[in-house]
Formats: sequence, structure tokens, C-alpha cells
Amino acid sequence: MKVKKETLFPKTKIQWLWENMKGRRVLYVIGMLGTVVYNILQLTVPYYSGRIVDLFLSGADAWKNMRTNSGLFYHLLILMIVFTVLRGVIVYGDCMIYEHVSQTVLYRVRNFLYDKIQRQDMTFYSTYRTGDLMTRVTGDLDAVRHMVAWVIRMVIESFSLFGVVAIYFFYMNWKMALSLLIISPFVFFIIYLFKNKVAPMHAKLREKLAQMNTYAQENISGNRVVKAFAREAYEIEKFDRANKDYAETNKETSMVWLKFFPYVESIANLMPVVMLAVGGVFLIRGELTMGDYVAFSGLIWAIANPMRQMGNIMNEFQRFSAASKKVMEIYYSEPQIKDALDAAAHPNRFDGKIEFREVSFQYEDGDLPVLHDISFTVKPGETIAIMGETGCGKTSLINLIPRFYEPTKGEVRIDDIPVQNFRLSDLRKQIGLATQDVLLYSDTIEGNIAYGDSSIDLEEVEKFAKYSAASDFISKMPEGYDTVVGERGAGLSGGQKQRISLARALAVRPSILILDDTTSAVDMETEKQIQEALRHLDFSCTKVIIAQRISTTMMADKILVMQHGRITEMGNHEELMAKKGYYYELVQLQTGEDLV
Ligand code: DUT
Ligand code: MG
Repeated sequence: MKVKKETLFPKTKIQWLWENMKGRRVLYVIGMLGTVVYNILQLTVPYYSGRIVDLFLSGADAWKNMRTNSGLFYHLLILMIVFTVLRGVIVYGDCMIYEHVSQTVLYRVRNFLYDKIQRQDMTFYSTYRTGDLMTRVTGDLDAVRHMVAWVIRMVIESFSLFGVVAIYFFYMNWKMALSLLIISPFVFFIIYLFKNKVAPMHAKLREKLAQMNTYAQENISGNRVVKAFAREAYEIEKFDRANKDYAETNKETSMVWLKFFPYVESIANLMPVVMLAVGGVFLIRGELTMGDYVAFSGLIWAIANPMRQMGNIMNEFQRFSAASKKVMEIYYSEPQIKDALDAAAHPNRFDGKIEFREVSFQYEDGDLPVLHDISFTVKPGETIAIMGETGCGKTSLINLIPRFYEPTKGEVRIDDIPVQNFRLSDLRKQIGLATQDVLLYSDTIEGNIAYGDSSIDLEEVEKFAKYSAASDFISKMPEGYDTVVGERGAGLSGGQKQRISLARALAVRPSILILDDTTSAVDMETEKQIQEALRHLDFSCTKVIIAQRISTTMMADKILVMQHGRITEMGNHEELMAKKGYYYELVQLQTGEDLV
């Protein structure tokens, strides 16, 4: 597994979020303004209650005021109720806006990521584990959504509440305000220290989650292997460990705040004490009215709560930071193999000439080249067979034709045009590939065969099934072509899966058909039938067939024998027999075996 280097992104996290809010930005700004407004409205209740206290309850003229000016009393009371209701309405609308915008961002980025992942090349898939990718499009993205829906809102809420109340405090009585606010900078300092401690924890936490998801994913999709080796207990324990690890890290992360929490809490709790002590003195000295005192104490929470909330916000902010980094890594990733800028459109069929010119190849994460100076040509319509012991580079070789990988040296050409000059879609549409590991979708057999070209009708699907000697067993199934096969083709035998995969490759009527050990699990008789059918397809097609059986390779126009990434023998059956080399020995071995 390759370790990814730290990537630099073209945008900061917040810029990136803003970019993905396109179309909803105005709405979001309205939402943010709404947050400011409803927090300002929080002041109305203490303000009016302060005035009511001063005018009608505590002042010397309280009773007189009440008798002569009861209209104002009711007026203030009604205003208090109106503002409270108004505030409720704004909060409601505001929540809707945040939710709407965050869901839009989530939807947009998730689709974009899925699209990105789909278009990546093979190297990407061998770099990232499925569980890790799944974590990015689920958990990590949810942290991003949470940022838009909650964290930003809380930041604005806290700061606007704090700011407005601070201004109001100074407006009422600057000395009292100063006594209350003088300790607040300490909170920022504590939060800053907290941030430095908690940031790496969130990065760690996120890795643990991905690890746990990877175990779960690999286990569920690899359950057959687990069962075959009776390793259930081991796997359960492995998952349990990952789960515990994640839970522990979660606890550890929460504990970080607990270290800082007492300080912030003490400062917040100090506020009412200061209020009582300093406020009391000011009250006695007549520097503060009883109404102002009520207003101050009624709003003290608006100073203390944002301080308490700070830790929470910073925590969530760091969670977003760790998660968004993972999301942006995929968001800004570019496949190495993509259409060349000057790639010409080539919508037509290929003649089918394939040429390798001194091609060498090495996997990015590999230490040694797996292909060395491979040169050969296949004429249109010909069949070429590739043989060689396991691990000699056969699959690697054919993967260069549809440009799944790029050669490190040399050139692969189709119809005398280097493959890089085609658009990837044009190139791959003309190639029918049956891969070595057969992967079928959980769909009907018909759906699986018609995967590459959904426009073909059942009659044609049946024809391709006949070519691949699959029609017999399919028609024997109770639901025939409508039989739904399980995930990865569960419910079918290895040979049956291979034949459906062959039918799927044929169904696109490719100009070039590549079969990677596609008939290895079918019996000799069936294989003969398939080879015969392949010779009489109703469309022209160059065939590249990787096979181990002489019966398959014998009829090929050209046979390549590979050893350790090099072509050691090349020619048709007769020529190679005459050469009395590896191929000859293989024939001896296989025909000898057949006689036993
Ligand atoms: N290899 C990698 N990374 C990969 C795939 C293969 O390093 O993603 C190595 C393993 C092997 C060599 O490349 O040493 C050739 O592998 P290939 O799959 O091409 O071998 P094969 O001839 O197709 O073997 P088999 O007959 O087992 O399918
Ligand atoms: Mg292979």
C-alpha cells in the first residue's frame, strides 16, 4: 500500500465550502443574518423587563406610574411578547435555511465525489481502500454538512450574542460592563491551547473510523474466505479491537476538553459572582439602577454561554477540519490516465490491429519492472494467445491495451494510432474485456450480459449467451434470464460466472476482444464449443486470449509465450512445436496428462 503524500489544495477549506454553496450563497447569508437578528432579539426580554422594573415595580414612583400610565405597562408587555414570538419565527426559518443549504452542499459534494471516484484509474483503486473511500463519502461528508448546518451557526450565534450584549452592557454602564468582561480574553487563550491539543486527536479519530470501516467492509465482502478458514472468531476479535480502539480514541478526544473545561467553566461561573459583588456595590452607591441590575443579571448568560460553547465549537471545527481534508483529497484528485487534450474523436469501429512497440511496464508501487521490451503485432481479425506461468505479466500486458495503466517505456498502438491519442471512452467502448476475477452485479442475468450496451434486446442477449455456451444452463434456471444473481454473482458456479462474463464482453460487439483466463473454470468440452463459437462471430473482431490450455491456443494465429515479463517464444502452433522449447514441453505435458 502506497502512503499518500500530504496534498496541497488549491483552495482553503472555507473557500472550498463556499464554492460548493453556489446557488445557495445568498440564502446562506440571509440565514447568517437571521442568526444575528434573533440573537439581538434575545436582548428585548431583559431590556423590557428592565424598563418595567424601573418604571412600575422598583422606582419611587412605581405605584403612581402604574396607575397613571398603565397603557405603557401593557405596551411594553405586548412588545415583549411580540418580539419573543418573532424571534421564534426567525429561529424556525433560520434552522430551515441552514438545513436546506447543508443538504444541498452534501448532495452536491457527494455526487461530485462519486463521479471523481468512478473516473479514477487503477492506481487510485490500489492506493485507497474501499472502507476508507466509503468513510469519506459518508462520515467525513457528514462532518462537512455539520459544519454548514451547525458549527458556523453556533460561531455566529456565540459571537453575535457576545458582541451585542457586550455593546449593550457598555451602553448601560461601562464600569459594570468592564468588570464583567475583563476576564473573557482568558477564555480565548484557553480555547487556543485546547485547539492545539485536540486537532491531532481528530485526525487520529478519523483514521480509526476508516480502519474500522475497512475491516467491516473487507470482512463482509470476503465472508466466504472467512468461513472457509473458520476464522470468524479471529475476525470478530479483530473488529472488536478496531471498535474498541475507535471508542477509546473517542473517549480520549472528549477527555481533552475535560482538561480545559474546568477553567472555562470557572470563568463562566465567576460572572454571577462579579455581578453580585460589583453590581451590589454600584447599586448601593447609586451608580446602577435596579432596572439596569435586572437587565445585567438577566443577560449574564449571554456572555457566559458563548464562552462555554467555545470548546464545543472548536471541537466540531477540528472534526470538520480533519474530515474535510479527506474529502478534499478526493475532490481535487485527478486520474493520471485521462484524455489527452488533443485526443481526436474516434466513434467508429477499429480495424483491430494491435501493436506493442518495445513496451516496458512497472507498477507505481512495485520495485521491479513486470514487462520488458514487449514487441508484437496482431493483424485485424486475428487471434493471439498469450501463455506463461503465473505471475509472468500476462494480465499486466493486456491491461495496457484499454489504457488501464500507462507503459513506462514504449508504445501500444491500435490501428497504427498510439492508444493515448484516443479518447478513453472511444477506446474502451471498442474493447470487450472478460477479466480474470469475474465480477457480476446483483442484477438479472440478462441485465448482467447487457451491461455494456443496455439497448440490446433479449433475443440478442440469448445469442451472446449461446456464443459463450451459457444458454443451456441459463434456460435450465427456473427464471431463466430473469434470474437475479447475488452480489458478485453469488448463486452461480465459477464456470457459469465466467461464461456470463464472456457473454457480457461479446455483447458490446467489440472490435477487440480480450479474454483473461476466461475459460479456465469450464470443462474441456464446453471450452471447445466456446472456441468454435468465437471463430464464427457475426462481427469482425481481433481476439487476445490468455489461456493455459493447449486446446485453446492451438488454433490461434499467433502464440506468445512469456517468462518473467519477457516474450520468450512467438509463432503459431506448428512453429513453436518445431522450436522444441517451453511451448513444446507444455504440449507434451498436457497431452501426456490427457492420455492418462
Ligand atoms: N503486480 C503488481 N501490482 C498489481 C498487479 C500485479 O505489482 O497490481 C505484479 C505481480 C506479479 C506481476 O506484477 O509479479 C505480474 O502480474 P500479472 O497479474 O500480470 O501476472 P499474470 O501473468 O497475469 O499471472 P496469473 O497467471 O496468475 O494471472
Ligand atoms: Mg493474470
